[in-house]
Amino acid sequence: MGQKYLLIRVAFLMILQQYKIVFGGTMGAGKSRAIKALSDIPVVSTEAVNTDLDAHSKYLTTVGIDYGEISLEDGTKIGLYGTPGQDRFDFMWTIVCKGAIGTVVLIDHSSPNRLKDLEFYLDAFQNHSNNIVIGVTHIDVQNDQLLKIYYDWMTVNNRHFPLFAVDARQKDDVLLIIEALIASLEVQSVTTEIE
Ligand SMILES: Nc1nc2c(ncn2[C@@H]2O[C@H](COP(=O)(O)OP(=O)(O)O)[C@@H](O)[C@H]2O)c(=O)[nH]1
Ligand SMILES: [Mg+2]
Repeated sequence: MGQKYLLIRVAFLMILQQYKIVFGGTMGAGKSRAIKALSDIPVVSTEAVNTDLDAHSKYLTTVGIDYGEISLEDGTKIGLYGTPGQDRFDFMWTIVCKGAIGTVVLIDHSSPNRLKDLEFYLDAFQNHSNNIVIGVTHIDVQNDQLLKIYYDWMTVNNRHFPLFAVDARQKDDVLLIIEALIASLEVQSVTTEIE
């Protein structure tokens, strides 16, 4: 089957979903793990070798997107999308981000490029959404300087996003980020109503 057809199918699926949250960040930052930690359904993952997938899942797997779902207490379902790395299919980011309620940018604290990564992913996703929360992972592996370097960088570069230290393997950590995203959405909608 042609790749063009495949991409159109995937784009359709993503645009149809009512609520979605997008996870971005370098390879190894913890996107797939975070989605697995949160999801109420078996995650469709690029790494997974699935034999019993329906057609929908096959398409998502081929373009390198992780997909999971979380149900909120009020029954609202949110689709969780992990974006593929920057080298492959970056044009997919535009499609995945369409209509998303927010983006989680995960930064691997143990990477020597952590501040460059932060800049790259903030630049990439700010074009699509202003509702961004940053999660700094792998703090347990490399606990130098902690979060100060990110706050300093944001101050110098005039970016002001909520930032948390998270372990992508811990559901409670990742939930905190999702709650922060939703809370800032609520603040934004109240502000809009007042204006
Ligand atoms: N030690 C440690 N490992 C983590 C943390 N977050 C994620 N990982 C691990 O890092 C690896 C890469 O994560 P993965 O979700 O595959 O990254 P992805 O490429 O962004 O999807 C996995 O083995 C995770 O279990 C963390 O905070 N600390
Ligand atoms: Mg992954």
